[in-house]
Amino acid sequence: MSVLIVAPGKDVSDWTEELKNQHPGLNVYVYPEDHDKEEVEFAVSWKHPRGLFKNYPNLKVVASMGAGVDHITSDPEFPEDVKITRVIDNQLTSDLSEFVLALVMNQTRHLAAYKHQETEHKWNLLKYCRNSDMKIGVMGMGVIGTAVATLLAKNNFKVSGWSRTEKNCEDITSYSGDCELNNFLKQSEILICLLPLTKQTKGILNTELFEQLPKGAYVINVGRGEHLEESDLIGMIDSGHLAGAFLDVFKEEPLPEDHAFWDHKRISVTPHTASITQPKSVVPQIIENYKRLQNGEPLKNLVEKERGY
Ligand code: NDP
Ligand code: OXD
Repeated sequence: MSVLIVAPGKDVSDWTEELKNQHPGLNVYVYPEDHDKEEVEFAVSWKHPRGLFKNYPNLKVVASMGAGVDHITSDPEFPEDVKITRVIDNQLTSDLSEFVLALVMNQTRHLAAYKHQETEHKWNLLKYCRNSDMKIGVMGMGVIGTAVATLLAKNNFKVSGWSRTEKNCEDITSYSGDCELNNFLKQSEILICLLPLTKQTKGILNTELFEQLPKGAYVINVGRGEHLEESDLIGMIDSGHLAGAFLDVFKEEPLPEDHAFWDHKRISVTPHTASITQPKSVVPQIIENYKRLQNGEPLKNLVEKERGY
C-alpha cells in the first residue's frame, strides 16, 4: 500500500519528508510522478485535478491537507465510496485565532485608517470603541470558530456564535439555525465568517445578510472566497452601510491583479494566510489514519459527505 500526495503547484517536499520520517519505510508518491495507480489506497490532497481520483481502483481515503474540504467535495467525479478526512490541529487553530484577534484590534483601534492618514501627514484623532463595548459575531462555531470566539471573549469582547446546532460555551451567546440568523446578525458589529463552504453556505455573505447587520458593521472573511458575493460587499461598503472588510480568502486565488478589492480604501486583503498547515504538526494524524485504515479501525476527523463538512 502506498500514499499519494496530490497538490499541484505546491511545494510538498516537507510533507514527503515528514511522512517518511514519521513512518520509516512508507512508500510515498508525489503526483504526477510515475506510479502504479493500483497500489494507492491513501491520498493526501490539496486542490487535486477534477476527476483524478476515479482512476484509482483501490483508493479508500483522501486526507485534506487543511481544515477545509471543499476542494475535495466540489469534485463532481469524486468516487462515492472513498472517505474524506480533514485536519484538526491545535497549531492551525491557534494561528488562525491570533490572526483574527489582530484583525479585530486593527479595526477597533483604527490602525489601517491611521496608516492612510500617515501617508497624507494627517494628525486626526479617531474615537475608538473599547473591547468590552464591541459586539462580535462568529459564523461557524466549529473547531476553529469556537477557538476564535473564546479568544475574543477572553479579551473582553461581547461575543456571539452562530452554527447549525446550538452550543454551550462560556461567555459566548449561542445562536443556531436559519431561524436565529437574523437575531445573531442584528447585534454583530464585527462579523467573522468561519463557516465551511457547502451548498448551504455558498454565497451566504450577500446584500440580504449585510442589510441585517448594524450600520457601520465590519466584515472579516477567513472562511472561503465562495461564501462572499463580492459585488454585494463593495455595494454595501460604498453605500456606507458597512464600514469595511478584511478578506483572506477569494473566489479566485491568487486574487487577479486587476481585481477591485486591491485598490478599495475600505477593503484589506491578505493572500489566504490566516493559518497555514505545518506538516510536522499534522502528519502524525495522517499517519494514524493510515494505520487505522490498515487495521480496519474507524478513521479520525472523518468528514460527513452528505453535510459537506
Ligand atoms: P468545523 O467543521 O469544525 O466547523 C464548521 C462550523 O460551521 C460548525 O460549527 C457548523 O455547525 C457550522 N456550519 C456548517 N454549516 C452551517 C450552516 N449551514 N449554518 C450554520 N452553521 C453551519 O470547521 P473548522 O472550524 O475546522 O473550519 C472552518 C473553516 O475555516 C474551514 O472549512 C475553512 O474553510 C476555513 N479555514 C480557513 C483558513 C484560512 O487560512 N483562511 C485556515 C483553516 C480553515 P455545527 O457545529 O452545528 O455542525
Ligand atoms: C484550510 C486552509 O482549510 O488553509 O486549512 O484554508
